[in-house]
Amino acid sequence: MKNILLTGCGGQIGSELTLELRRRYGNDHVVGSDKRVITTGPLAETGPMVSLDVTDAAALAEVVKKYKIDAIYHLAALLSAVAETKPQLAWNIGVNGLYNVLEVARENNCAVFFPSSIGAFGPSTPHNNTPQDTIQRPTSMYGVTKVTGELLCDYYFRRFGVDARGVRFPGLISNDTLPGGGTTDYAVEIYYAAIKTKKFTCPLPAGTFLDMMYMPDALNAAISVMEADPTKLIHRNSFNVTAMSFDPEIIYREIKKSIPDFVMTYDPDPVKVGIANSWPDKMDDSCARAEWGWNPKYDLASMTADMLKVIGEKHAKGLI
Ligand code: AKB
Repeated sequence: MKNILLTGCGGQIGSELTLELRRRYGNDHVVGSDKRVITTGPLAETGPMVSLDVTDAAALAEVVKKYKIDAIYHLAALLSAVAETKPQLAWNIGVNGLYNVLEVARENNCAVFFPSSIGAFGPSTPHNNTPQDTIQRPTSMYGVTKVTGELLCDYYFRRFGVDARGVRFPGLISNDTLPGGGTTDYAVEIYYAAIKTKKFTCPLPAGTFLDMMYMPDALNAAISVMEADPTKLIHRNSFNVTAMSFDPEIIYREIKKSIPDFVMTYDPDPVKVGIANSWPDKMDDSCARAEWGWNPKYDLASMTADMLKVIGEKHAKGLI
C-alpha cells in the first residue's frame, strides 16, 4: 500500500486508525476523509484531510484520483442503535456508500478494508463459539447492511479481483473518540462514568454477554488483515475477531476493584436489549488466528487498568 484513504475518519475507529496508519506509512500517504469538515486537531494537523460524503460517487472518485489512492479503509457507517432510528439513512451510507467504494476500487485498482461486525449475526445464529461460517439472518438494519457488505466484498473479489478484506468487529472500547449510537457503547461509557461521577446506569441487563475488544487490538486487526499474505487467506473477508466476552456485571466488578465506591444500576433500553440479545455471546475467531496470525494483547483486566489510567489523567487535567 502506498497511498491510503480512510472514509469516516472522524469516528471512533477512524480517529485512531488514521494516526496509526500515518505512523506506519508516512503522514503524507494517509488521507483522512469525513462528511464533517475537520480543520483542527491531530487528524487535520498531521496529514491530508478532506471533506467527503461516501454517497457522492463522483466526489469519491475525484479524491481517489487526486491522491493516487491504492487502498481504502472504508469506515463511514451508522452504528446499530442509531441505524434502527434511521434505517433508510443506514442503508444509504452502509450499502450505497460501500458500493461506491468498491466501484472506485475496481476502476482504480485499490484494495478495500470493510469493517463488518458481530451485528452481521442474528437470533438464529449459534450464540456460543459462533463459527466463522454460519447462519446470518440479522434482524437489525445495521446487521442487514453488514451482511450485504460482506457479500458485496466477496462478489467484487471473485468477479473483478478487487482485494477486499475485512473483519467482524465486536464492541470496541477506546479512550479517545467516543462511539455514538452503538449497542455496545455502554462498555465505553461505564469507564467515563466511573471516573467522573462514580455512578452508571446500564442500558443492558445483567447476563447480556457480548464480544468486546480494546482499540489497540482493533487497529492491529484492521492493519494486519490488509497486510496478510494473500496466499494464506482462505476467507479473506469478514473474519470473526474477538478479545474478550463479558456481561455488565463482570465489567462492573472489574472496575470496582480500582474504584470500590462505584455504583451501577440498570435501566434497560428496549432497542439495545433487542439488538444485543440477537448477537453472539462469544465468537470463535480461530480462522483469523490460523490464516493471518490474529492474537489480541488486551484482556478485561489489562484494558480496564489502561482505560482508568488514561481517562483518569484526562479528568484530572479538566479535559473531560
Ligand atoms: C455497535 O454496537 O453498533 C457496534 C458494533 C458491535 O458493531 N459497536
